[in-house]
Amino acid sequence: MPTPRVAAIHDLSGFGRCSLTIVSPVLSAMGVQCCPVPTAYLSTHTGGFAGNTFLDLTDQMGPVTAHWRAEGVTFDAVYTGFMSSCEQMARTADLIQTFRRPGCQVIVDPVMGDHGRPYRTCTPDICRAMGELAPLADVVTPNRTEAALLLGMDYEDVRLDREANCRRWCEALSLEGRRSVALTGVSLTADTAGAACFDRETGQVEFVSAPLVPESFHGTGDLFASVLTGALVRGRSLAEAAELAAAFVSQCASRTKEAGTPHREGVDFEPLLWRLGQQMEENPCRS
Ligand code: PXL
Repeated sequence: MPTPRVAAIHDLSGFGRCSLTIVSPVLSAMGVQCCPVPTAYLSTHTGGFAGNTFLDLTDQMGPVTAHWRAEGVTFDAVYTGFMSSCEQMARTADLIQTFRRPGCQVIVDPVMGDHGRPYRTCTPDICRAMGELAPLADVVTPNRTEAALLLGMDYEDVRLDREANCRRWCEALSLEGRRSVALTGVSLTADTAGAACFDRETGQVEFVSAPLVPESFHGTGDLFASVLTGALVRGRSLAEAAELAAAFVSQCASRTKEAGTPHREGVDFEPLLWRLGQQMEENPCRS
């Protein structure tokens, strides 16, 4: 079976694990080839560090798309994350339209904010553009803040502690069942955290959960969406992929908490990566 291949459109931040420094190692560990399209190079991510450098690589995105198309490259998924301008989202939409075909899943992580607040770089224009990019997705992976932004609702009103509410938000985010949704930050009991998954193939919402680690590290959303993407292209169903992702995020957060790693440095996932490889080996692709 050929190694699945993913075009990963994210920034590259040198320090403070997030985006491509999570996406690339996670996909590789899962037996998936990562083909990065770095949207920008930053010295650090923008949360918890002041004065990060920023080299915009948006101008490369069109030529990279054209070159790959000319070479006849195909992908099993296009996976997008943090965006720093509306222009980047337009180029991302072009890349998606270029490589979309049967068998290529489009996963949009609509990275915009956390804990009820948009990230510092996420202007209203960027949020609006993300709302226009997300309908191109086969699967979206918002957290509670991003769900509220996509739905145009107040954060406080998007509560994720009751099954019935989660079903309602998932269905609203699914655009009448046209796309699948993995809504993160769902906590149906005090000691668990996980996701509500609307699968457009079945029309059902399923819940997955893992032990809650009561601390918030940078990049857990990127880690969740990366594992989900890897598992999807390795043939897992949405709920199976989300289950694996929730469990891995929980294990890594627990380890990071024990290690006392500063929150802004992100989740200390590298020592646990082998587990993802093992999971894929034990339960090889069914597609
Ligand atoms: O983890 C999301 C993310 C990705 N990339 C950059 C960020 C953030 C969140 O702050 O700043 C550059």
